[in-house]
Amino acid sequence: MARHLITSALPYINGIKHLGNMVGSMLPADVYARYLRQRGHDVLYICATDEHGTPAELAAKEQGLPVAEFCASAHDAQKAIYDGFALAFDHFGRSSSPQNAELTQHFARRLNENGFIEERAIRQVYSPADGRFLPDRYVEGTCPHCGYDKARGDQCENCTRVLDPTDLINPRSAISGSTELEVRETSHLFLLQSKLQGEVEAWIDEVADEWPQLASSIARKWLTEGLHDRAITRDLDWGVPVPADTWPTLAADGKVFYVWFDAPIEYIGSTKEWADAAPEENRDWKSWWYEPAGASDVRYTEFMAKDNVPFHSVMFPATEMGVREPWKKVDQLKAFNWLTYYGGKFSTSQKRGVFTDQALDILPADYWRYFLIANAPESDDSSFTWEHFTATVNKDLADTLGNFVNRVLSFSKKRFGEEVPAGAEAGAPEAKLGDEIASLLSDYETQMETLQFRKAAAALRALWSAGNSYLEEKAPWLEIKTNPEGAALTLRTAMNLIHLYAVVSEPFIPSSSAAMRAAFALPNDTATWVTQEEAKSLDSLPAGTPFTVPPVLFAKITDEDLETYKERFGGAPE
Ligand code: B3M
Ligand code: ZN
Repeated sequence: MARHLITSALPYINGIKHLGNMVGSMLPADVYARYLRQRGHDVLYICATDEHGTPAELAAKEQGLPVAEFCASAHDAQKAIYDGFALAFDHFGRSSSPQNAELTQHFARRLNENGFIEERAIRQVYSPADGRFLPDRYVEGTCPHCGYDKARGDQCENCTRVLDPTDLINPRSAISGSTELEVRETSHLFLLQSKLQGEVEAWIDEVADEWPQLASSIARKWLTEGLHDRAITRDLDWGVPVPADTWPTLAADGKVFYVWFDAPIEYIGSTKEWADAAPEENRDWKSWWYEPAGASDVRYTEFMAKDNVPFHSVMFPATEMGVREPWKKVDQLKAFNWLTYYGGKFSTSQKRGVFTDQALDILPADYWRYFLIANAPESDDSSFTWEHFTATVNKDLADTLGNFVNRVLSFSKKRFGEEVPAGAEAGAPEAKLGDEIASLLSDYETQMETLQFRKAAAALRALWSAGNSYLEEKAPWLEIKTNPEGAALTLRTAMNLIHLYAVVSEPFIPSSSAAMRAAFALPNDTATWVTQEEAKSLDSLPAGTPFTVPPVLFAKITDEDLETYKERFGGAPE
């Protein structure tokens, strides 16, 4: 059985992320990781904060903190939120770790030995008004390809094309807005990606057909435009230093690697941090990444928003190839479109939208996890509205799932006491239900395995609905009057469904799943999945099993709540 390495794009350190960031990378990665673990696979889910670069320096300056201190506390703040969302990382590291510095320098030295790095004197944008060279993303202007007027010097977020600051039309400083920019000469390291174009193309032809369509189309489009040589160093105080053994002059000048050079390497760095965190366990980080160390049986899946695809599908693989060492490359790349807020952008400055810390203040993680994945921006952008959120929570979670659980358990307790009743032998309705559940379960598995998250959520919802239809059809509250044995069978079957829901809903709603499972005092209840046979027969929870009625699983969102949320976060744009 393959081992599964999973990474989600590293959240940048400079601020708390909004729900759009959550649904586009970490959350689906977590759902997938949980699913595979439950199916018995060996899974390693790795993430980290992306800590280098100018925005980190500027955020630290704004808070009056040394950048290292700022990053340490911002890392902990993000980690606490992700714990709140029940993201079950195997390790959540930091790109500023010594492990990453060492690997990044190693990669650079090898690229250099293999002729893929060249030192070039370049003319760089200097802003006298700001008294500094401006890193790429601090030059803004109009995109020469699509005309978007807030394109950054490294990438146009509208058309996703990678840019150089000098490509921009009407460039200005993003710090001061000054348009009096000068160009001065300075030396930097260049990664000669153009030399790797052919190899990357051949590799993409081999692997990208298997990727979900959004990712493969971005990768191909980007390759068609051609791989250009890119500067991989910057004039900053904070970053992985250029190694002095190889480039003494640049090192003395205080150059550091560009954040996008060291960030993907941190996927490996964070895995090493994971191993170093528990020396007594002899964790073999290299066996996940390095083929001679055993990584040939690893299947590597990456999750990210679409603007990150060029870096992961083409640039990082090119770096890995140029190193001429057998590092693991991505096998499956799952990309997401944007989640919008009432069709517009989430905006920190205008206080529009929902940030991850606020979300958890309002409602438990499971509400968000389910809603976000059920509406993930997969084939297109999708829009968050409080109305839609409220309707989904109330209908799917509170009515279809939560109410089913409480209704079945409280009614059975009232009529038959606190043990699963035996009742009659299963008949035709139970056989039909079993077939339906088995087929929906198999659909759910297929969608999960092909990374179709909305469809997986729909299959899960269909499993919950099937229980409701069965209950409506059998109507045990009427059946009990004429046929108590039949009513007991209905309730026992429904309780088996609840247990099945507890097991298979775990990737989406882990804490509610635990609450459902804990309702039953089932000895040796270690099942992590349900086989087709078990789904068909619906009798793994035997008569006589003691149970308790759990507190309401999902509270309904009231009209007043809805109004309060809209007021607090901003509703539809005027
Ligand atoms: N930190 C995402 C961003 O800031 C970036 C991802 C890095 S993944 C190696 O847009
Ligand atoms: Zn553009």
